[in-house]
Amino acid sequence: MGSIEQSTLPADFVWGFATAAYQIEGAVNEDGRGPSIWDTFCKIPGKIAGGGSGEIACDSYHRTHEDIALLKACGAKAYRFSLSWSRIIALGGRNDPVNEKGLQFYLRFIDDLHAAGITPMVTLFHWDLPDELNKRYGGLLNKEEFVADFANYARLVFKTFGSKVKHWVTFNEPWCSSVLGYNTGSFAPGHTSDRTKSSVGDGSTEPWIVGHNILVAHGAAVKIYRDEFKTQDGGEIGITLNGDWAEPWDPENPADVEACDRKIEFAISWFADPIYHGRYPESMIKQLGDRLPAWIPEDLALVHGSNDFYGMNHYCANYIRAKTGQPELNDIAGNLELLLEDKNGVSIGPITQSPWLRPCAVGFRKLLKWLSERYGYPKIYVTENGTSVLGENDMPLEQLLDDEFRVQYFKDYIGAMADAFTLDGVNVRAYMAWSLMDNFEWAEGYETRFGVTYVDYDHDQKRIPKKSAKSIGQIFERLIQKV
Ligand code: GBH
Repeated sequence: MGSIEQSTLPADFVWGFATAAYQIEGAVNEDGRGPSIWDTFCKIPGKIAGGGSGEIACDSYHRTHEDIALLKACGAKAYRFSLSWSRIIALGGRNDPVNEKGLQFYLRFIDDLHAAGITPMVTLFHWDLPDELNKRYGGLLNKEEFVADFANYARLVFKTFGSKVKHWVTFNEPWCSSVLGYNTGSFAPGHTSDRTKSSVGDGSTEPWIVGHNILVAHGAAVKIYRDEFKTQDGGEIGITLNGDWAEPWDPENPADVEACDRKIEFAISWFADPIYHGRYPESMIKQLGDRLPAWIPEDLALVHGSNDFYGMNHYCANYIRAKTGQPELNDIAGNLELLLEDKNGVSIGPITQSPWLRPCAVGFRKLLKWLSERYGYPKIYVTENGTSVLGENDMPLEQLLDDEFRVQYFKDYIGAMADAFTLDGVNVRAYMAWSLMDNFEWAEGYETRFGVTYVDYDHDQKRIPKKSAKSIGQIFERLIQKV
């Protein structure tokens, strides 16, 4: 078996850090930015732990130079960040005015990154839909309108930044927008069938419609990039999918073993199968029937073959236990349970601050291999990987900054990735750690921290690097082959 000592990464491997606009920027009412669905969602009492919002967040809108200094100090080669659509077009739509100040902000930032020797990787959509589009026509639920508006926004962005940005991610984690936004209701816009949580939503149909519409919008943006920009700009474009590894709750039970593949299909292949194989997974068609939208040829032509690279967000693993009996109407997982302990009560990994996240680095190697086999060894960019630390927010500063748990996580996970490259032939070429700094952790508010940099929200969003900030560069220094 491989270990950190034996395995390596290629000499041109790119690494850095990731963030997202709503989680760091703040300045939600400045210079012509319009509200996003997250600004609206955060105002509903009880939706966000501690009642927080992205109103100030890390104040990165005013502190881009500090963020770039952090990246430089870490030795990062690349930075993945997202654009706030409603900063660029306040109302979002194709006939709405463009906000020059929004474009100027990102132009300056991209120029400053280049001046610091850092390669930008830009995500167009990290969940923060312009609120007006949700009000106007139902946002992600409305295919015609949403696809046309996203295509218009994408074209504007490619036109404005295309000479300076060579790596584009269309959507971050469409699973989250679909399932958390339209089934559990834990994310904006909060639709769910659970009437104690929301007066609107049908969790048995809406997530599948939203997922489908996002795929079409992704395909439309890729076509625009390839037809109108790629030749002159020479960049590449893909989508980022989230998904964790699956181990059987009871390895002796064939139903649990089978359910593991089904779990990954419902989480990842939902999006990746249409892109790489031109169809939805059999397991989903079987369970969902005509609740899964049918592909019309024009849409499928946009989606099939639309990835220049596979963007992979990965954090942890789960034990999977098959459910017996018919799946519930609102089931989104594939008629199975996600568990943190196996049949013998053994935990999949150590406990963190995030209830869903227990590290299990070998699962990263296994999933990289699983994806490579299913999708023909595509070029993979890991666009997020990282961990929270149990109790971190309540620690005295000195202890918090000494985040050995996070350092170990990165050693194990990056080591597992090097094993996948060296021993399994996985074509992984880039890695972005989540996250450059503590930030607005969505429904978890500010209580959960994922940064390699501490952000002091009570004192002017002061940034203080943790131990892990320097460790990532050291890990890659050991693993990347010298030319
Ligand atoms: C990433 O998603 C996001 O891209 C990023 O913005 C975020 O800050 C980061 O994770 C850390 O959370 O408890 O049942 O509701 C990672 C994938 C999928 C992980 C949904 C959390 C919640 C499952 N996420 N999951 S549940």
